[in-house]
Amino acid sequence: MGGFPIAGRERRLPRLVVEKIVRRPIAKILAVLGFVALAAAAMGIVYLTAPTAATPDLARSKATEKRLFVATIAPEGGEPTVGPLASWTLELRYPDGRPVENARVAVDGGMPEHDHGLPTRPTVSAAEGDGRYRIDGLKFSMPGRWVLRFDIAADDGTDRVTFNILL
Ligand SMILES: [Cu+2]
Repeated sequence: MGGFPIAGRERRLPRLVVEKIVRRPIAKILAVLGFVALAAAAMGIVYLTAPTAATPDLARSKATEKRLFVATIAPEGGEPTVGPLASWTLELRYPDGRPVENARVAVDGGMPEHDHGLPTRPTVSAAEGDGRYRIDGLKFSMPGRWVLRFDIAADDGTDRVTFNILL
């Protein structure tokens, strides 16, 4: 009867050793894997939400920053090229589709990567009706990414919209 506890102790001892050898490294490995997974997830979120310079938003129609209006630009006489003066049309509508009449529109822009503005001072003429405004004297003097920014002041508020144009 005296040998029973000893036998039990002998059987328990290897298990403790096994626990020390196996469980702790597994816990460490799991901890490392968990950390790696968290880091990968964090990097994935950063990657997915970061604006990618390689693919700028080239939409020609979009909501203004405060979503007061929907702005649509269109070049007259074909797609823009480097060099010539060009005219564009800006169409302004409310989100419900009604045209924005009698807005005061200022245009500005340039090349952010080159840190320079527009080579000309384009003008925005009075409404052509149906929420359409005409921009004259636009010039893109070199290839690359240009931005066109419109500051819009209507009776119901002011808003701004920026378009990317790639040449
Ligand atoms: Cu430039």
